[in-house]
Amino acid sequence: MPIRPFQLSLRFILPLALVIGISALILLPMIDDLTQRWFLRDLDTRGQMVAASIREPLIDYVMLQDVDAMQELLERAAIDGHLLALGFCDVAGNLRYRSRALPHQVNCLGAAPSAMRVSEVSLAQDENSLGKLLLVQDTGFIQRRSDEFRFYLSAVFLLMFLVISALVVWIAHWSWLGWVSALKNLLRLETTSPTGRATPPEFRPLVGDLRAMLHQMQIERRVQQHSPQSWTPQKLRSLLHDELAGDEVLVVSNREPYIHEQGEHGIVVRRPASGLVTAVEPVMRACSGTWIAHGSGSADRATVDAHDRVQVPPARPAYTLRRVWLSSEEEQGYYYGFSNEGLWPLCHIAHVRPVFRTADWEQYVAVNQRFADAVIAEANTDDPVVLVQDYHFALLPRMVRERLPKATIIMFWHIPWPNPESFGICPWREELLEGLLGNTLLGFHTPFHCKNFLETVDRYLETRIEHEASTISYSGELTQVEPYPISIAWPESETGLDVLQCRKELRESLNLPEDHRVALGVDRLDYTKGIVERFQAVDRLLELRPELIGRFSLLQIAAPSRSSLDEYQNLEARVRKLAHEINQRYANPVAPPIILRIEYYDADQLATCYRAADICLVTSLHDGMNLVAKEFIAARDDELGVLILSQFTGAARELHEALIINPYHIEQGAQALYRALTMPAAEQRERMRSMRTLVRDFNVYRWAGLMLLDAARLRRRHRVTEKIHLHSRHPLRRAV
Ligand code: ADQ
Repeated sequence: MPIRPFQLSLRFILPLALVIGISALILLPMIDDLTQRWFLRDLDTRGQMVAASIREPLIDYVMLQDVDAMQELLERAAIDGHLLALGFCDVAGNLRYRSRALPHQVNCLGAAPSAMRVSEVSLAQDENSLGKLLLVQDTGFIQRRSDEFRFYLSAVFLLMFLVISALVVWIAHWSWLGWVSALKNLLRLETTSPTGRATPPEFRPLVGDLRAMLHQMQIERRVQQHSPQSWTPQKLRSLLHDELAGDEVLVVSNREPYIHEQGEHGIVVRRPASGLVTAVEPVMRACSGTWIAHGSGSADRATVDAHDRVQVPPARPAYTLRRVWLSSEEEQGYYYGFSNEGLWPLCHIAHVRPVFRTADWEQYVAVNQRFADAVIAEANTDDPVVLVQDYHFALLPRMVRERLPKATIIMFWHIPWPNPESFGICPWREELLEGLLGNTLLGFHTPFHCKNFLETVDRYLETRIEHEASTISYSGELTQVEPYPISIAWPESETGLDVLQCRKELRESLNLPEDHRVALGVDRLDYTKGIVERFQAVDRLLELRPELIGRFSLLQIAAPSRSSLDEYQNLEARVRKLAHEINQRYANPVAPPIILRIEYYDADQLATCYRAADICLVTSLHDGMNLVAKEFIAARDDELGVLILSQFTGAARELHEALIINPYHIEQGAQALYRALTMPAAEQRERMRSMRTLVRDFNVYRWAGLMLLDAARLRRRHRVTEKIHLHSRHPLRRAV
């Protein structure tokens, strides 16, 4: 039996022992006295009866002075159980007759030896006193019986005490177990125990209170989520300091934050244009953690130490970058194959069939294991906070969980999560889901993606899902699923290039007239981005509004991406061909309708384009969030410009003032373009101002901050649960 309930029951048993002990002390003498008096009364009655039975012959023998007859009468009467002897005293006080057993100490004055009692019965004849009969009774048996009675009564009290104590301990034990499990369930926001038993009724009032408290915490969390306080790198840093003070933080992503490349004049450091890097870097700078990523740069190996580590940022080292090397087979199978030919089309409903090959899957499993091993090797504590990024590492959370069960593993899934039917075509769907349920916290961009994930898990795994609390309980572990809409870092100062200057610069660089209307598309060259549909919308616009030919162009900047894959090569060919066709169709001496740049632009070049454009066109067929839309808004400190945004982006859930379109509906795209080109400045300003407020407040630091805040909360909750668990087994150990 656990010591804790026993210790608890002592609090019941000791008072019980005291009550039973005091009762025994008071009751025992009372009962003893009463029984003694009963016995004496009994002796008296029996003596009177004996005296009455011999009275007649006794008077006769006294009158006749018949000594023999008298002797025989007294001997016969003395046969009675408790009557030891009899004697007869005459009126002068002389002992005249006696049975043989009459002790010598007995005389007519009432003397009697101990443990004996002498009672007297007067005898008279016709009112003449003849003397008195002495009855000598044994009182020793009263003491013996009284002792026996005391003994049995004490035994009854002791038995009573033991039985009640055992009952109390037993009840306390089961109640304790019930309470502990109810408390644990409650902390997991569950209403029934893992065995399916409901919360014990006696615990319900407390459950109500605790539930109310947790509910309040949820409300506070939501209020915090929606409160428009501005999040800055400093605020993120102080949050880390307050909420995760001293905790070890490890980040895992496929892409590294700093890439060392072999340049013409030596090694150069490049930072990838990635929202992920922007979001996670302040966290790493603040907590001096370790970032584990694929070393993909041509000079990456030359810049690490013997443990494959390099301190970054190179100018002012603040944290460690641990590089993991992949062979070309591994990269082919894990990254290009399973991640980008399998999972990417599986999660994006863009009508490109996913390709699943067993060989790719095997590489995906092996590479996930290699990164998980790196996490375990880099972890200096048994409960680090591990931030896992994206769909390349669906299996890693469980792999880490198995080795570091106390770790807080947070994963953010940067792409959409499809409905259960779509996800179900993956041959390794159960393995992927089990891997993801190794997370403590799993984040998606939108509540809709969270809902899809919960439904998928519900369809394919035996789990318990609390929809209200958005938790999944699987193999005794809990995963919280929450939406965290990602964003960008709001530009720190707004003293960048003047918008008019940018307009001029861009138009000059493209040989366009000063008043030429420009729509802008910025994407990785990916089939999910709807670049073809965008071109078709431009085609339709010019068809409907030929007056715009030579006065309007779409500048499409497309960063080459995953270009070793057939699907992406085909897309590039298709995009180039379509641009060419449209440019042919609306050929004019001023400007082609589509200006296609398949190349990487640096941050400053992109900023110039965003500021110079009249319209930003985001036509993704499916997109987790889409950061381009937010970057465009952040760049427009002149509060002008129109954002046309696909309804199938996560961003459309936040940016309601954009012109929202269905990119598959080409006509609608064309109409939106025309509406944007003719939108009055006042309306542009009103829409842009509102969107700028939202993007400024709901920035990338808030994204990281809310996730880390939730992780800190779950960590605290986990510690409390652990404490309860520990106390239920080792109550004497005081966990800190
Ligand atoms: P992506 O699919 O890459 O990201 P997106 O969110 O638009 O999509 O981010 C693209 C980034 O690349 C932007 O920062 C953009 O500036 C940059 N970029 C695009 N074209 C470029 C070019 N030619 N030159 C230089 N930079 C260019 C995935 C998901 C998204 C999700 C993000 C973040 O698919 O839905 O918003 O992750 O979670």
